[in-house]
Amino acid sequence: MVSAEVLVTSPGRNFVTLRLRTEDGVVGFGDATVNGRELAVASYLGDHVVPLLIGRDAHAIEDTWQYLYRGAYWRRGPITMAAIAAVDTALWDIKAKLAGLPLYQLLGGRSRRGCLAYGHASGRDIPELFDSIRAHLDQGYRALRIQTGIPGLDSVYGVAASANSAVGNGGSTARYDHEPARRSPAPAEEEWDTRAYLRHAPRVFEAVRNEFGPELPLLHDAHHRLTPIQAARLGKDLEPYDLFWLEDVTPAENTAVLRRVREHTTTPLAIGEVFNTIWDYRALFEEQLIDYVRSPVTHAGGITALRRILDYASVYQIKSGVHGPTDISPVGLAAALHLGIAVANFGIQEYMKHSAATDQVFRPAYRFSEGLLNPGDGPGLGVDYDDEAATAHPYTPAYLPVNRLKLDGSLHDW
Ligand code: GCO
Ligand code: MG
Repeated sequence: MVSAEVLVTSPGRNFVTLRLRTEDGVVGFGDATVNGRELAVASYLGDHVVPLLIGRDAHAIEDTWQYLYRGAYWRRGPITMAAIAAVDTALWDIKAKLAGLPLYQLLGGRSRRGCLAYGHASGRDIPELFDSIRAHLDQGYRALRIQTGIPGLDSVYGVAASANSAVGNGGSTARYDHEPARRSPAPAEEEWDTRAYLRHAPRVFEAVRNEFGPELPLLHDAHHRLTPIQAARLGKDLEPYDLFWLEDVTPAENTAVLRRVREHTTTPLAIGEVFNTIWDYRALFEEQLIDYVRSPVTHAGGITALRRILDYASVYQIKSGVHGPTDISPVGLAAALHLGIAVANFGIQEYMKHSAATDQVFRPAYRFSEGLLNPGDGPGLGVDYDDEAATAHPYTPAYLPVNRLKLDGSLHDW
């Protein structure tokens, strides 16, 4: 490599991108965005990784991965792994461009017509939710994540603030309030009430099944907020509504608690958006405690690492369910689609459209049609970086919200 640049831009939200360039002028991109901690990873890359890349062989993807992972001594962690992911993704982009092939061809070729995508339907109440579901179905979505407001709570993470939200696309496919971060010098504070949530969630899914029938795959995200026994109860209560998955029921540090959840429910479980290595999945795979892997390329150490995680998962009939909110940049999403179109154990891909301003910077080639995402057939990842468009959007601090219990203001799990 002759150059490695760390690019930070904020077309509505912050993104960190690595651009590598070879001596013959071939350019590759990698996503290193860590929502709310963007400058930490930019500094890790700029201070500690970029100097090691200049002069390295751009073809040596595996060796570079091992060099940055084993060689750092301080292994794992979201910042380190996002930095490694960006290098790895950019090197795959370069290799595919040099081969003149879309990246998925280097990963084994096409295994399916497209990657089944799920969108985010939400509403403050059930009528708003129904509008949002209808709007998504009209746009072609064939699977939907369902989140709603909870009676007694002013706002709930993951729910669009209003059907005509100025923050979003407008109409009932509005983005939710924090999208998922909010530009401000400190996190917003939200109230949380687990008992109210546990009472409300099954009613929502009952209403959705009554209105929309049994076919539509429905997903739900509990955002790490439950204890094991509460999670077990939710899984059980949702069984009649046949969820595609229930996501992040408990905090991610203590994965052993999923044994307890699994003993009590046949609702499929998904976890891993905040994991960062294959080791986080070991017990979960070997004991078959989960059904879907949520890691994105961006936070799991790149295409090399996520490919390895998914191969390991396949031994246990566990599938991919890659994280795809707007804080995964178009570069990270493109990488997921090339992997998703190729691997045998693809499950579903989260898809929360980026803003028009974001797409102007990255110019992604991927397309959504009839519920499926396709990465495009040009050489490499199929993304670009428009420096002029990017510099018009300087970095702006933004944070995810925090939760405090409505009962007494204690800080609660995320
Ligand atoms: C999801 C997520 C996101 C995250 C966000 C954090 O499943 O899409 O949970 O909404 O909260 O990506 O940065
Ligand atoms: Mg989630």
